[in-house]
Amino acid sequence: SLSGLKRVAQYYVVTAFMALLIGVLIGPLQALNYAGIDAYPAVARIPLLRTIIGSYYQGLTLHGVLNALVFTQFFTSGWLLYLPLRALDVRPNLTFAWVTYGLMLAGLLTAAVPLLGNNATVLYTFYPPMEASPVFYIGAAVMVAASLLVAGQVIVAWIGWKRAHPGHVTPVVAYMSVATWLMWVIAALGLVAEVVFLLIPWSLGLTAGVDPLLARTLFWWTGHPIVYFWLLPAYVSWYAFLPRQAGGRLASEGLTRLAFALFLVFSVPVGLHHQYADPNISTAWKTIHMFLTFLVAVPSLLTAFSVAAALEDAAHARGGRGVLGWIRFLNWRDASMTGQVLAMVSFIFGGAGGIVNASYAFAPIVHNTAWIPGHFHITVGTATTLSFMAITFWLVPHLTGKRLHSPRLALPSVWLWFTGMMLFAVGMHWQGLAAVPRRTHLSAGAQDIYDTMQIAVPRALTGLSGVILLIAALLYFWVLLRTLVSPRVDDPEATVIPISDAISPSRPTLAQASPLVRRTEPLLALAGAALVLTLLVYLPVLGPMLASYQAVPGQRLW
Ligand code: HAS
Ligand code: HEM
Repeated sequence: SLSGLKRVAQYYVVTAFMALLIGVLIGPLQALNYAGIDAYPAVARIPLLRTIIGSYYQGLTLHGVLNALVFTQFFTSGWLLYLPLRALDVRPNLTFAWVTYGLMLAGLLTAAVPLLGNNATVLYTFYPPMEASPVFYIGAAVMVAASLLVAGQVIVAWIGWKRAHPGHVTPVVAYMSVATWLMWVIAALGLVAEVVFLLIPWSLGLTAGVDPLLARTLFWWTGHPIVYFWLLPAYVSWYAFLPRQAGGRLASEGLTRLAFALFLVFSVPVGLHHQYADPNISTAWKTIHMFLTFLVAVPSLLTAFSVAAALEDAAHARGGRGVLGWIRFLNWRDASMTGQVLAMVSFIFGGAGGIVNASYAFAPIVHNTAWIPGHFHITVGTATTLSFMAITFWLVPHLTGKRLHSPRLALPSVWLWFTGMMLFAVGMHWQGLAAVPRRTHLSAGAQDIYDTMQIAVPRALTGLSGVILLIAALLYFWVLLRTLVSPRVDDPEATVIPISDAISPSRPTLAQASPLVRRTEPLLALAGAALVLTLLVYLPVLGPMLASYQAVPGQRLW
């Protein structure tokens, strides 16, 4: 039943935000590090904190894993399970849904043991030859397997719906969700291969070593498209819900579907743009991945156009006029709308920075510098996270039947997050251009070189941003937790779903639909095309690596 499904979704979403709460609290310590202030000796005086943040790198591993991997995956598993099943009006197998949730949680708790015990301090990319406890890799594998089961449940439900409704157009929310899950299934293959065939046997001592280059290549097969697995759930909201929240409607159903179809086809075959600096991969293939990366920016540019049009339309309906004058007329009193619009604004800069990273000529300047965390805190850290936060302002009341606690505090929480992350981005991009490296405990003394650099201003900005973000997080989690512990009211007003009007197609059959809607409907064929394209650009790269496979012993960190 729908209420049973709501409950599973609620568990996923709440688990996600509990992970974010822990992960985010470590962030300000890292921001202080990039301000030249070493807070870690003080932290180590508190026994509980010493266990989980025993070193800068243990804390950083936890921060990356909890925020980027756990938070996003749990949120999306609830969000993109609930929305499509609801839109298709299919009766879900709740037992399957609960078992999947239990499995994902078990994977998380398993991986948490070595993480908290400092036996998996290998950062969230876990590059070999750094070697973590096998328990970490096994826990991570179980988590990913669970996410694939969620994907399976949604895709199977959709195929069943298609059979029962021949010739009908998939409702757009279900379309976006199924496209995202199909993309993730193809994307996950690299990571699954890396963990199952290389890392688990190696850490169990069954193989003598592992080839770091092959492992990294399989990792980035998944590692780039995973960012679209973090982004597309926010796009679902920007397209399907945000226009309504702003007082308008979806700009174009056809363009919406086209954007997701393009993401399905082009998200995966781009991973080498993370490996420009890696040896033994031909420049030709790196260049091809670069061009494909520019191609996968196209559906984001489409999204910018189409969602901006929807917002402008909404503002017009509220009396807004002028090239930019309309912006003032958006519903800025609504924290859910505001958070998402601010998340989109941050993504203009995050996306532009991404295109810089992808450019083979710029990459050597920014790679492995503080520029990169600057880039991804205004993509995953804001475009995604601030959108998810803003979504909870209606989603949690919708799922739980409770009323949002203090919308008055919700509003400053999203403004402070946006302000903090924009300052953080300025500080970190700037430091990166000054050649300050990422992943470095550079405040820990004996680092005089950093004190001679002309980076006082960006350092100060980064430190200040950490403080602002801490306040933003505390405000946000206060609102969320107070909402969760409040009594149910089942006020229909509080539990409504803000779905945009134009979302149920006026022309529900394929025969009547526009060419764009008709041609983007065969999602399985598009997924097949994605797989073929991915194999075309990866087999010539992986083949020689397998042929010259060279295992090196691990650097054991457990
Ligand atoms: Fe990235 C590294 C390239 C997007 C996340 N990226 C990372 C890492 C992370 C990450 C976590 O090519 C670090 C990995 C590590 O630890 O090593 N990235 C790109 C490109 C894009 C991109 C080309 N990244 C993302 C997204 C992420 C994310 C999305 C998470 C969610 N990234 C790279 C590269 C590297 C990299 C290299 C490796 C760097 C290195 O050297 O190591 C593109 O997809 C971006 C396209 C986006 C746009 C923006 C569209 C704008 C929109 C908003 C419009 C706003 C409106 C509001 C309408 C073209 C949709 C109007 C409202 C008003 C009120 C005005
Ligand atoms: C890394 C600060 C929130 C994901 C970092 C770094 C800093 C930082 C300074 C760079 C550390 C280094 O390279 O040595 C913060 C602050 C936050 C915050 C102040 C807010 C309070 C988030 C959020 C996400 C996130 C919400 C994602 C959802 C990551 C990831 C890394 C990272 C994936 C990379 C870890 C690595 O290089 O291994 N953070 N962060 N952070 N952050 Fe955040």
